[in-house]
Formats: sequence, structure tokens, C-alpha cells
Amino acid sequence: MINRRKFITASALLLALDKKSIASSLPNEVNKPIVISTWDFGVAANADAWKILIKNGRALDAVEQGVWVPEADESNQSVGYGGLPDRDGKVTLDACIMDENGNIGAVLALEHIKHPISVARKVMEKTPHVMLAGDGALQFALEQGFKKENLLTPSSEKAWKAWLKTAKYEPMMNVENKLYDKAAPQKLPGNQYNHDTIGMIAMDVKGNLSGACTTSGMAYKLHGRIGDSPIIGAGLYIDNEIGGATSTGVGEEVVRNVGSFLVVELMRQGYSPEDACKEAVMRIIRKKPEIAKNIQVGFLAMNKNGEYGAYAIQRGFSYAVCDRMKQDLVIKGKSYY
Ligand code: SD4
Repeated sequence: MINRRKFITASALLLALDKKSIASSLPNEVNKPIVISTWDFGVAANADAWKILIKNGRALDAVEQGVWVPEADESNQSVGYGGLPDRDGKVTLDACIMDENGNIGAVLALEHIKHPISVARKVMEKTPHVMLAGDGALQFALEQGFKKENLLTPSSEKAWKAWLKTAKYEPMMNVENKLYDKAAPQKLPGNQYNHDTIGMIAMDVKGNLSGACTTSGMAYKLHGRIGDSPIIGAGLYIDNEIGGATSTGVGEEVVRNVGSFLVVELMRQGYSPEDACKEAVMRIIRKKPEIAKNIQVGFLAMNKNGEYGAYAIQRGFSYAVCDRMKQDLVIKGKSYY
């Protein structure tokens, strides 16, 4: 008679072997499709991206459609329609997009167009250029059939007018327990809820990566100021062999360090997504510790296996993940402080 314990051990072994062989024969040892994006509001954006990914759609279409959600959301005062204006009361939008073939498109300081990400895609697909700025970007958008709209909502206008009373430019970031009041951002002094770009990275069923990044930038910035978000390599970078990265926070520090490109290159050297994000954050801190103490910068990254991670200077950075396992996962990113 077969000893019961031996039998159990043997079946457990078989089971383990079986799982292993099943896993290695499955095409999705790689966690795909998958989409990740910055901040809690990424959940809603990911949900729209997922609708495309789950139907075997292209990652590029998924990221474009995904970031449409915060771009159109009037209550979101840091992306697209309803974004907080610059110090002259103008809503100027920055966005970029990058596909699996290294194609890129960006718009900088674009006014009056609700979905700058789609204009960025048109720049990528319909022009020999990679970036269009200001009036030229608007002219191009109108030629492409985009509608001219007023993007300054009454609540953003009110916040700007309140800010004008002191007109102090003090970018305060999403620091946990200090300023973050999602329920009523307009209640913050001078409306300092002036952050929260959406950066999104997706991998489709074919294993191709694309990314999008879109923002109204730092609230009450100088007219014409450009942050990291529309700058390929700074606010976003995709390398279809390695992975992708995106950033949020004070763009000047990200641009100085070519942050997203750095994160991808670190992953190329074997860093995990989280470690790569951490090292990029540490560069910022090491170079300018006095500045870094008082600002927020966060990086989010994904590699070709569908592994992801993030790291920020300050607490309070979160990101959203949507894959076959879970569709509305929000993860608190680790941070230096
Ligand atoms: C910028 N990086 O314009 C953007 C703003 C941002 O979270 O991400 N805030 O510098």
C-alpha cells in the first residue's frame, strides 16, 4: 500500500512541476496586457485604456484613450479641460506620446484644445516634426479639425483670482497629510493643489509598449513655461526592448536629469522598475538636496515583463495598475522622505 505521506508529497511535487510547465508554456509569463498610470485618478483612465487592451488593441490607442479621461474631467484641475491656468489666467497644456517604434509627438503650451494628447499623436503621425508649441500647435490642431474651446472653468478661474491676491508662486506638491485634499482641492490656500500630471504606460497583448503624458503643468507658472511632461526623455520615455517610464512633480528637476530616459536606461542595466525610479529620484536629491526637500517628483516605470514600480521624493505619490489580476489597484509609491 502506498504510504499516505509519500503519496501527498509526490502529488504536491507533480502539481508544482505541472504549474511550472504550464507557466513556461503560457504566452503570458509576461504580465500582459497591462496599463499603469500616475495617481489615484489613474484608475478611471486605466479602465478606458483596458477596454482597448482587452480586445487585443494597440497600446498606443489604449494610452491615448486612457488619458482622455482626466483630460476631459473638469473636476481635475491639473490636466486638460478645467486645468489651473498660468499666472496670466491662460490654460496652457503640455502633452506627449510615444509608440513601440520610437515614434514621438508632443505639443507644448497648447491653448483651447481639450485633448492635447490627440494633437500630440497627430504631430507624430501627420507631420515630419516631433514637437509643436503655442500658436503653431493651435493652428495645426485647428487644421486637423480639433474644436477651439474655452478651457478655463469657473472654479479654476476663481482659484486663479484668489491666487492673484498674493500672486506668490510656490509650487507645493502632493505631500501626504499636508496639502492633499482631494475632496475639496479649491479649499487649499491659494489653491495649491497644482500638481498631478497623468503619465500612462501600457503593454498590449503583442507585448508592445506605448506611453502618454498630459498636464496643464504647474499652476500659475509664467506664461510660456514648459515642464517635463511634453519632453520626451524627461516626462516620458518608451523603449520597446526594455520598458517605459513617466514622471510627475516639479518638471524643472525632471528635465535637469532627463528623468524618464534615465529610468529606462537603468532598467536596461538590470535595475528593477522600482530601483530604477529610486535611483532617478536620488540623482535629483543628490544634486540639489535643498530644493529636493521641498518639492515632489515621482517616477513610475514598467519593464518588458509587465513588472512595475515607482518611487518619489515625498510621501503621497500613488499609482494605478490594471491587468488581468486586478482592474482598479491603487498602490502607494515608496518615497525618500
Ligand atoms: C510640470 N510635471 O509641468 C508637471 C506637473 C506635474 O504633478 O506633474 N505635477 O512640471
